[in-house]
Amino acid sequence: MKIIIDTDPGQDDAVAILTALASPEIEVLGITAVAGNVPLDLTQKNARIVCELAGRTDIPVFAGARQPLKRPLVTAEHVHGRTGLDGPVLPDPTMPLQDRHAADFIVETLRREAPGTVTLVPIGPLTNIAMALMKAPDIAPKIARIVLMGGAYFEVGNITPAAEFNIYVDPEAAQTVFRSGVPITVMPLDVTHKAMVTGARNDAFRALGSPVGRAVAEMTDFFERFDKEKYGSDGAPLHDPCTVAWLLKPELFTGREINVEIECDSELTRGMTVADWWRITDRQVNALFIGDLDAEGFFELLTDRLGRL
Ligand SMILES: [Ca+2]
Repeated sequence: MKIIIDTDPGQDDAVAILTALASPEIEVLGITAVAGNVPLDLTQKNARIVCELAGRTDIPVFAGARQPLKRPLVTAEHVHGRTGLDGPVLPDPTMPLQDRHAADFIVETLRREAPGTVTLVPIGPLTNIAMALMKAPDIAPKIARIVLMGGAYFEVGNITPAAEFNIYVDPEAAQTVFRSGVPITVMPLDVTHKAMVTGARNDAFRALGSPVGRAVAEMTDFFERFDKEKYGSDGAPLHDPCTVAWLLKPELFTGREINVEIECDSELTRGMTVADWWRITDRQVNALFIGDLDAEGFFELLTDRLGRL
């Protein structure tokens, strides 16, 4: 499975990247950074920090969009800390940032590889993916699938009462992606809020005894403070790794093939994923919208994979 991870690390992004790099079924062709949780200068740096933590300085890392297509950037330091990767102390990266723009790398890769063999895994705002699709519409039929973290239906919102962060930051980009005709798997808050790192699950990461296990446990220690306070939960949800876990073990997840549209105009509900979960309309199905997961199986998978690094 060849994938490109598009990301705004982010502690949970880091866990998703590490899980992919640890998995022999997956070949990471490159990592593209986008502005989101923190500004681009930090997300591209964090992506390289994570590759070096995994000992994978061979992975090319590209910087992409500095801001959303049409709006000023909204960030989430209140969740992820000043650096985006607050928690563990990790060295500055020595591996280089690639020269090309992330969107150009995505376009060139999809044109080079055999059609239907490359999956895009966006786990931040969808700006880079939309830029690639707008710049080169010919790549859309070549993309095997887009497996993204974003949106919500039953859980509604986490950055506004109506919207999830990744979609809210760049709703126009999200709309471009959802209207692209590419098969999409969506990991909304409905499922990621069930991927909860309890104390025992985080202890299992720590007990791996490796630099990766310790770093993941310390990242979770940091960002769970926010969620415990906000939701009164036993730990923090590991949003982004749901994407990689679905690629590895789709049987851990259940969802529905439905239509999903993105609200771009309303001041009140901008960035809302209007998901036709109950199939009330006859709008065309454009997404597999995941609603539930086997949390025990999910954390067993993650712990197993992270233990290989
Ligand atoms: Ca992210």
